[in-house]
Amino acid sequence: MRIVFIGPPGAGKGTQCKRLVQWLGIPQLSTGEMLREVIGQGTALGRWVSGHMTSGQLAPDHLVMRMMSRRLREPDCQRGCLFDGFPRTIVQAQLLDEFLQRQGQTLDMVLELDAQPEVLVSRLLRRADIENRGDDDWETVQQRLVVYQRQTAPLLDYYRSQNLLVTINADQKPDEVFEVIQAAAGGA
Ligand code: B4P
Repeated sequence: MRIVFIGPPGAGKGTQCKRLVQWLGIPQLSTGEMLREVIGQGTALGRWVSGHMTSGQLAPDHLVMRMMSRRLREPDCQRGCLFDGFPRTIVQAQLLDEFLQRQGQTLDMVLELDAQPEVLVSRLLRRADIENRGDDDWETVQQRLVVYQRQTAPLLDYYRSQNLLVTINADQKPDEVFEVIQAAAGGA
C-alpha cells in the first residue's frame, strides 16, 4: 500500500505516520527527516538546504526527488510505503507519478490532515521548546503556512481529480486522528 500524507506544518503527518508504520508494517519516508540528515552532515549542501528550511521555504524539487527516488528503490519499499510530507509541490507530484509509473506501481490513497492555523501555530511553538528545531519559531512558522497555501495546497485538487483524496480532521487528539486514519486505510 502507498499512502501520501499532505497537511500544513504541525498537522501531525510525522506523528500519525509513525503510528501507521507499526500497524501496516511498511516504512515511513519523511523528506523532512531526510533533509535534516543532510543538514546534520555539515557539508556545503547541508548549509544550502538549511538556508531554505530556516527561512520557511521548501527545499528544491530536484534535490527532494533525488533523495526520494534513491530511497524508493530500496527493498523494504517494494511492498509499499508512507510518504510523510512528500510531495509538497505539483512538480514533485508529477515526478512521483512518473517514477511510480516506470516501476509499475500506483498510489492507493492521499490523506489530507486538516487543522486550524491557530492550532498548528501553538503545536509548533510547543515543539520548538522541546526539539529546538530551527524552523519552529513564530515568524518562520507563519512563512511556512503561507508556503503551504501557495505551493502545497494546489495538490489537493490534483489528487481529488484522481479520486485519491481523503480529508481527515486533524484538530483532535492524536489517538482520535489515528482511529479515523485506520478506518480510512483499512477500507482502501
Ligand atoms: P516536516 O519535517 O515534514 O515537518 P512538519 O510539516 O513541520 O510537521 P508535521 O506535520 O510532520 O508535524 P508533526 O507530526 O511533527 O517538514 C519540515 C520542513 O522540511 C518543511 O518546512 C520544508 O522546508 C522541508 N521539507 C520537507 N519535505 C519537503 C518536500 N517534499 N519538499 C521540499 N521541502 C520539504 O507534529 C508537530 C507537533 O505537533 C509535534 O510536537 C507533535 O507532537 C504535535 N502534534 C501532532 N499531532 C497532534 C495532535 N493531534 N494533537 C496535539 N499535538 C499534536
